[in-house]
Amino acid sequence: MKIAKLDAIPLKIPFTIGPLVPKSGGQPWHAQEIVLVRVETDDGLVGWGEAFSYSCQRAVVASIEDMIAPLAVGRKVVDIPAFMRELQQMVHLFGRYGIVMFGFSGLDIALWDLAAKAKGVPLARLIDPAAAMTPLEGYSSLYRYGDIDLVKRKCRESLDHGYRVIKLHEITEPEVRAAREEIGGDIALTVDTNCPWTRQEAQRMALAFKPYDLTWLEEPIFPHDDYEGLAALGADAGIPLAAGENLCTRYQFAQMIAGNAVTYVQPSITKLGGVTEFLEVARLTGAAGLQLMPHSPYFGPGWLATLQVMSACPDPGYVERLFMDHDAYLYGEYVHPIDGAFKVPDGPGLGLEPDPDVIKAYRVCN
Ligand code: SMN
Ligand code: MG
Repeated sequence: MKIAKLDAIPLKIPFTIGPLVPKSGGQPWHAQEIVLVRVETDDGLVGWGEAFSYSCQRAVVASIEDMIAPLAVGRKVVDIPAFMRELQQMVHLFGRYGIVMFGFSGLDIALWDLAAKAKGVPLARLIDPAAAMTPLEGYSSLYRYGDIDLVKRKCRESLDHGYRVIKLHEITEPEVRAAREEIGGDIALTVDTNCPWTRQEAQRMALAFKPYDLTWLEEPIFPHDDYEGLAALGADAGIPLAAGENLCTRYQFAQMIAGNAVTYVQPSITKLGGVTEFLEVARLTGAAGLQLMPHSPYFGPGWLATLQVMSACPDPGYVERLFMDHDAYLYGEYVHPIDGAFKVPDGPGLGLEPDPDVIKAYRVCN
């Protein structure tokens, strides 16, 4: 395929998360930011990708328009991993993390969408012709409420949606205790803390959380790549640890895995370099005997790409679904759980096309 056109399309879709205004990157957060990456080939096929953005949306769009598109447009792509490697090598001086890799992730996902469309198969089947594509068990990922009653209410609502796995984003013990009391002993409970603590603080808090039988404790230490600190915590605290959403490329994951830092490995497809890097990380994770547990707080092509790659992986973990309601959805029913699980669409490529009316209505004009 030859890339004829590459566009970054920023969307902001308002959401409701509960009776409070959440924060993202330290700023009030009212809408889900999505950067769509649309790639058109010279024979008229269109592929869709998603680049992580949240509160860095304009920077991500600029990286795609100014840095990535000039390298990609006009190029013929035969081997996606080789092509991505070549492009990343050309701009390596801007770093292999953050905004740059978010942009590349969007391009990579769109190219895999196109490759599967060209063959007329869903992406999972392009990766593994035997992929079962049966529904994937999901987990409800709650916002950090810092309020016992709200935590209980959101746990109860998650159970009503059929979830059997719940992730809190709380960082104090009373909320974690309340959640466990509310859901009982049979539901899996995990806590994502988003790097709030020093090594010592994390040791103390892990001890405080210990009675609540957590399936995993996620990113307890800042900085996120203090693998030595995580390894020591995991050995002492006796709670399995999870991390990976803040790593890009297989190389950073290899370091985390070699450091014995975690039990659950969490690649994030719109951040780490797309499908290409995700598949490498899944392979490394399996080879190390660790558990894959993708990070997917996404509602665009990143959501579908996660479902497709998970379908092609043995023992893929649970799909993360943020527990919030959007004013509109690009993929309708496919982002909603059925008895706590998510259907994997079996159309060509990512399986579905984004709703053009939603793109039109929520496109950010800048
Ligand atoms: C998270 C990170 C980024 C956006 C939303 C949620 C969180 C998670 O760390 O793992 O859900
Ligand atoms: Mg997290």
